[in-house]
Amino acid sequence: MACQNGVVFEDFFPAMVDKLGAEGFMKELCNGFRLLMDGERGVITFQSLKRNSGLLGLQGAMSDDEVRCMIKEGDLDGDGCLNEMEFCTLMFRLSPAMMETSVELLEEAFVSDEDDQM
Ligand SMILES: [Ca+2]
Repeated sequence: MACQNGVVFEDFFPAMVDKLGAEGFMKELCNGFRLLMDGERGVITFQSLKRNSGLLGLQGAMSDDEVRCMIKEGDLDGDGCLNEMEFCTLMFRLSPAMMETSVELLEEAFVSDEDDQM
């Protein structure tokens, strides 16, 4: 298994976070998940990822092997597809810069939630 990580998203995410803020970015991730998922099953499969990646401007950006690798990388429970949590986790892992800031982002998101409640 020779997976190459981070081919597509590496430099893209930190800029998005700057622009959207942590909460906006998480929303975008969820939107991305919904765009890519198989509408009937509610998860991202090889087929749905292949078919829908064009919607995110990724048409032709990923080979079959890369799509397969991406799902394999992200599939934490081994059912061969990505649920929302697996997808978001994978997106963070694909971006080295995001790995460094993701903890901060999550903390920031939680803190602002608490602020809202008080
Ligand atoms: Ca899974």
